Amino acid sequence: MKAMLKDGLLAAFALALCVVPVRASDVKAGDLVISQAWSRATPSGAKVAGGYLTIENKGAAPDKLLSVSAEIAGKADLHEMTTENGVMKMRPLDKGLAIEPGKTVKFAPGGYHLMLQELKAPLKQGDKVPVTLEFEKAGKVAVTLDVQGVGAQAPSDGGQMMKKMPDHSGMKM
Ligand SMILES: [Cu+2]
Repeated sequence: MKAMLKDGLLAAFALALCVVPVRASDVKAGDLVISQAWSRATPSGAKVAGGYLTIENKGAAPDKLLSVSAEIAGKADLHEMTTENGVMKMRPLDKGLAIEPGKTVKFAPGGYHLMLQELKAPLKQGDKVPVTLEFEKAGKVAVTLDVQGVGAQAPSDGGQMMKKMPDHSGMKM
C-alpha cells in the first residue's frame, strides 16, 4: 500500500510538472491556432492512444473540426468523454466539433480527444507523432503530437481510467 501511495505522489508530481508541456510550435491555419498537441506513451500491446491539443479560433466566423487521421493509426476518430452517473463514456463526434469565433476548445483527458486506434507501433515518450486534422474551412492541417510519459497529465490516473473502460478498444464504429 505504501508503494502505491508513493507512486500516486510521484504521478501527482509528474502531473504538476507536465501541466504546461514544452511549448511545441503553434500551428496556424487561417484563423485557427493549434497548440499544445500531445499524446501519452502507450503500454506495450495497447492498440489505442489519445491525442490532445488546443484549438483557438481568432477569426470572426465559426469553423468546424471534421476529422482526424494519422499515419501511425489504422483508424482515428474524434471522441468526447463524459461522465454519466459516475460512469465514463466515450462517444464519437460524428458531426464534427464546432470551433466558435473567439473561443478556445481544449482537447484533454476526460473530455474531447483524438482517438488513435489500430496503432501500428507503440507511442514512446519523446516521439513526435504527425496527425492531420481536417476543418470545414481551414482544410487539412498537419499537427505533431509530442508524446509524454505514460502517466502524463492524466486527471486522476489515465491508465486506470482506460482499464475501467472495457469497451474502449473494442468499440465498433
Ligand atoms: Cu476515445
